[in-house]
This record gives sequence, structure tokens and C-alpha cells, in this order.
Amino acid sequence: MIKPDIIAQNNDAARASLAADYDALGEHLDRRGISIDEIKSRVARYGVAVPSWGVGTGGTRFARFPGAGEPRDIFDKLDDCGVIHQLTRATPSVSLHIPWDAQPAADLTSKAEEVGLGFDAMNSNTFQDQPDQPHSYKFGSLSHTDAPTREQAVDHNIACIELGRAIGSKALTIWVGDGSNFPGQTNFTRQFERYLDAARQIYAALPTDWTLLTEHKMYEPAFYSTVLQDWGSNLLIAQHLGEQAKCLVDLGHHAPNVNIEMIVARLTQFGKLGGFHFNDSKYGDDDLDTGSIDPYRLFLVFNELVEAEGKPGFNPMHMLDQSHNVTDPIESLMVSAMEVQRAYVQALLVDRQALVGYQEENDALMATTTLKLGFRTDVEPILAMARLTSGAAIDPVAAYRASGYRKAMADIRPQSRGAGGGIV
Ligand SMILES: [Mn+2]
Repeated sequence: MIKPDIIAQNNDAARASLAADYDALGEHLDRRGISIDEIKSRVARYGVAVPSWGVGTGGTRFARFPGAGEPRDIFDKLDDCGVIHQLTRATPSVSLHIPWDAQPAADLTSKAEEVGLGFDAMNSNTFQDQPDQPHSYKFGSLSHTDAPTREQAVDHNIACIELGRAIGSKALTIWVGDGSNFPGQTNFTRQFERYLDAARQIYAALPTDWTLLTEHKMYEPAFYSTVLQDWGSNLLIAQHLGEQAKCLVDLGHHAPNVNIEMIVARLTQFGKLGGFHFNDSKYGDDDLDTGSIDPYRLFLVFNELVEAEGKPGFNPMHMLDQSHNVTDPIESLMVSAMEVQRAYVQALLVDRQALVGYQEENDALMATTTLKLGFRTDVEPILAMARLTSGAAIDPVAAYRASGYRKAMADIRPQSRGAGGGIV
């Protein structure tokens, strides 16, 4: 973890200018009828989960260039996630990926407690073969033509639920790579039936206070068809399985230019929005840092989320899901968590009453201007003040760099090899 005096030094240097900026923004927002302190406390209560795999350096299918001091196991990963939360107070929980992070529940919970974190959704993995598994997922998992392979995939998901129960998780996220690479390779209908049958068995093992999240993705690793390729198929699954089944939306898992915020509205309208994987994308499932390419789209997604706040049963889970190939993952995750908070605050600033009025009057120009006013407001002083008052750093990246944490980890953790591609 970072020494408190490093954070204090960082904050002392910026405290006075932050106070001035916060007061100036407060006056401005006051004229718009908005209480800056109220917005600040809402953002201070907001958290986004960090994926355990996000703290390792990622790669592409061409290569992976390891960083210094990469985490060796889930306990190192929890240390890194603890640092992210310590400096930002924006990431109170970690989402585990099984079997990569499989360890005895007691060890996981005691380490999480030590670094001040909880556990978010469990993620199963049936897209790669594990050394000791009898059946291969080369041609699919939950939708495989072979019944024992499907059974193995179901059992793995149930094991994820059992471990999750023991560490206080409340959700299982299933993403499968099942699909086909050639027209004619699979029968779309029979493959989807097999998937639904397997998903029903997992759903039956779900504790009553859990949510089952299914995550659609348009393509990759299968390139001709994917069993769960779009939000329509995802909604069908969630409706088919029952009340506790909901859809997870990953911002990178759609065709370019798809109106994701409208998908969010549709799923919300029918009580089926279960959660998010935040990231950003230029072309496909690029897994770039949240807000790095299209912050306006992120804002528009949050506009729908804020619009739905308070709706009965509306409580989607929020998680980052990114791959950091050329940056220090801790820095990228801190910045991304703050970008998520930024979009949330900007959406909170939208004058919804005025917006409804312009929508009713079909005043397109004033409606879109009203929306954009939220996005155009520089809310950094609110985010920074929320961090300062909760004991985090005004400038988390500067404090992190000043701490020398990465160098210290590089001395302890051996350099990993760069061979092989693949995401983390
Ligand atoms: Mn995802």
C-alpha cells in the first residue's frame, strides 16, 4: 500500500487551488440550481469494481510486452487493487476470474480485508482449457455438441458460485467464446438450445440473493457466428431463465456506431439491465481505457443510468473490463475509474425537468443543448474534492508515481516473460 504521508504531501500541494476551483464551480452550479456538496457526496458513494485480470499487463494476439513488477497471483493482484482504491476511493471491490484466481475462500477474504476491498461478480472461464480438465473447449463449452463437455462447463460455473458464496460475492458473470468460424459449421438453433439448457442448470444452482449475468459479444474468438452475439439474444436468455437472470453490457462488444445508450434504455425498461463492463473502443473489442476514445458516449450511457435511478429493482453492477498493453495497469485503472465517475457526475448535472419539457415540445435543439450542458461542465473539482474528503489523493497518478510502488514491486516480483500473445 501507499504510505499515508505520500498522499498527504500530494494533497497539501494542491489543497488551496482545489478549494478555489471547488468554490468557483459551486457558485456556477448554484446559479443552475444545483448543490455542489450534494453532487460531491453522491460521487463519493459511487464505486466501480476492478477486474483482477486488469492489473496484469495485457497484450494482443500478436504479442504481450510485460511490465515491471507484474502481479504473480491473486494476492499480488489484490495488493495492486488495494492501491487503486486507496488512491482514488472509487474502486471498493474486485471481480475474480476463476480458475485464474482460485484460492481457498478464507485466504481470499482475509487478504481482501487486509487491503480494504470486497468482492464483486465472479467470472467463469470456459473459453480455454485448463491443464487437468478431461474435455476440451476447442469447439465450445456450454453449447458444445458433446454432453460431457457441456456438463463439465456447467459444473465449473457451479463451482464459481460456491466459491463466490464463501467470499461474499452476489453474482456470476458468464461469457462464452462458443460459436463457429465457418458457415454450416454449426446449426444456430440447436447450438442455442444446448446453451439455454446448460444455462438453465447453472441458474438452478443460483442462491436466491444472487444475479446471473450473461455477457454478449459480437465476435471473437469465433469469427463467423457467436452463440451470444448481441443484446437481443442476451435478452432472450435473461427472459427465458427467470427473474434473477439479467444482461451485462460490455461497451466494446457491439458493432461500430451501435447506439449503446438506447440498448441500456431498452434493457432498463424491461428490468433486465444487470451490469456493465466499462472500457472504450475505436474499432471492436479493443478494451481501451474507459473514456479514452469517446467520452461523450460514456456520458450518454450514464445519462440513461441516472434517468433510471430509483426505478424499482434497478441496481446494475458496474465494473471496468480493460486490457492495458502500453501503460502501467494501476495508472490506467485509476484514471478509468475516475472517468466513470466523471461521466456519472456530468449526467447528474443534466436538468431533467427542462429536458422533458423540450422533448414534449419537440424542441430538438434545446433538448440536445440541455443534455450537452452536463457533458461540457468541467467537474474535476467535484471528483478531486470527493477524493480529498474520503482520504484519497487529489491527483492519484502523481501520488502513485511519487510513491515508487511499481519500482518496489519490481524488486519483489520477478520479471515475467513476454512470450505469447493473448489478453489477460
Ligand atoms: Mn467484458
